[in-house]
Amino acid sequence: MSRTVGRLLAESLAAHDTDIVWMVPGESFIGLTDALTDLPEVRLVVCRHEGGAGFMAVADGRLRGGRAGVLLVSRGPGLSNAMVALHTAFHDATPLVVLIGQVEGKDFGRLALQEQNYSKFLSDVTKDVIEVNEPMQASEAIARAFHLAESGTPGPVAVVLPEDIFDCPAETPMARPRPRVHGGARPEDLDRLADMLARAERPLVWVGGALANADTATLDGLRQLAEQWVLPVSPTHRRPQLFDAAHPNYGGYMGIRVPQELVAEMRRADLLVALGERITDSVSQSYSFPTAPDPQLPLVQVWPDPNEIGRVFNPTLGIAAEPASVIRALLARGAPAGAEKRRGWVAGLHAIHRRLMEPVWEPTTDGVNFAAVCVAVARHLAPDAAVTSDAGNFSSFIHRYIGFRPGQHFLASVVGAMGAGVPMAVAAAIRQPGRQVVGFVGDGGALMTGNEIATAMQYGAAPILIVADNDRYGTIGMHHELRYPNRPFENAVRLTNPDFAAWGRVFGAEGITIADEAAVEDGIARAFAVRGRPVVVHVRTSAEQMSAWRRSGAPRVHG
Ligand SMILES: Cc1ncc(C[n+]2csc(CCOP(=O)(O)OP(=O)(O)O)c2C)c(N)n1
Repeated sequence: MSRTVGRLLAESLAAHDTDIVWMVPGESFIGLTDALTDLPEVRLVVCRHEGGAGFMAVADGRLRGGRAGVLLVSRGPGLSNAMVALHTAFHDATPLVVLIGQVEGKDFGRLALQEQNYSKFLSDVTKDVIEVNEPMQASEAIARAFHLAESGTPGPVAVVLPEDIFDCPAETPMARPRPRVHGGARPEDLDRLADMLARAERPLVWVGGALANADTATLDGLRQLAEQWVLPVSPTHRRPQLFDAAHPNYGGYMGIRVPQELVAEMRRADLLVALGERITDSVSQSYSFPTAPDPQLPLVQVWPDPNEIGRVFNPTLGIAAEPASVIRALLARGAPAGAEKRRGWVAGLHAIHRRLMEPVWEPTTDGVNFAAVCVAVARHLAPDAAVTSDAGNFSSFIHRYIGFRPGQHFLASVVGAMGAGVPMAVAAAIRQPGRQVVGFVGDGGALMTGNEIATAMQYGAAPILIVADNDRYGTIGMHHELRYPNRPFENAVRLTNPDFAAWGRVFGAEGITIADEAAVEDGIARAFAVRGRPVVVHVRTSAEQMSAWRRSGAPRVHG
């Protein structure tokens, strides 16, 4: 019997180095899961909710050095659940291939059970939607999807697979993977960049998402460039691991709502080089530094896709290339003669960064200052640890109190979707067994997903999950207080929570409770000592200490 389209699709996935498919089963694609059963090199990870499965695939797309994560979901309801992860992959420029089961071809357009028009539905969260209405093009569709997802500005690509194509005979050969095509810097642009850098007295180098998959050689090259050319390097929002926070050329973390002291100093710069950084709303401090559309200082933007450069900011120089190649090219030129003139500028920025990261915090009256937890975690983090974070104010403590370095991974929804922290931690622990994985999440985000602890148990993964429980959607409480001072807001943000340690235990995880600061050291040490199963650390945190940088006048009373 000739091979079926289902089998051809399975082989095509394997040919694109797919070894894990994150999925929630659906009747619309059992012809594919049946074929995948015969391919031991492709493992199905069966998840509980497509939102979590999607975040797991996004995390995988970050952990595989530029190869796309693969998500398999059913039509209408399955894909609708996964939308949050597609949104993250689209904004975060993360390569993702989403395979979607569709109704049978004979029913197209009738609003058949769970049918949707995916080209319409996904138009603003994908790079492309490829509908495989011609079974003979199924394999070609996979090759195109990977090519598009991984090239230029990476992102999600959907492949829509009607239920009745899988058993068709596949009369075409498998479409082989496309070679990766890299744009490159023109020599004259590199000359100009080198010249601008040589002249600058107070340059800034911001490094971002296009380096997030960089290999150790590239990040080591970045360190050499910083040292030889005397440049301050600032990792951008949610990419803290791109430069060693303890290195004297670390110029301060350019995250969301950066402390004024650091931004004020950065504003004195006479050149900004955004090296693999898209310059989002968060990084540009709401388009104020640099100003959009016309920056207040000379801007060089390096990004692998010319469509992206100039889309928001009007750069002095745009270079459509992999940032790694630009780092190599600058290193090959050797440092300019006068680079030493910048020593004081670099030292000044670094001194501010050091002051901001000092392990000091104020006492709280209503629960643990989460600073204490992050400082304790930092002491236990392995040089190759993976850390994930959900969205919420608790994450500001991670960036203030944990100094990251290359070799470690940091995974989050950079665009700020809640619900990513737990699934990304579980995905990292499944992808890299034996590696230390720590996931941070608030009490709000913990229950937006969280069922992935069951998936961790199923696949023998053992992340440490730290829940910062302040009985509320704290970030939003802070925004209320700032925008409408002296007005009550509790009814809009309060949460009644379970005992999160007991919640973890029900799944089979170890559960640890930290209710006061004196218990932090011991509780965190115990969490890191657990082997072979997940840990949930329930931290009863202060709401008075709203974020790592801000206190509220209204402490809460733990129920
Ligand atoms: C999916 C999603 N829904 C809503 C929001 C808006 N939002 C941003 S932070 C936040 C509160 C987070 O609360 P929690 O997880 O308890 O952390 P905390 O801010 O208290 O530290 C909310 C609701 C979001 N970013 N993502």
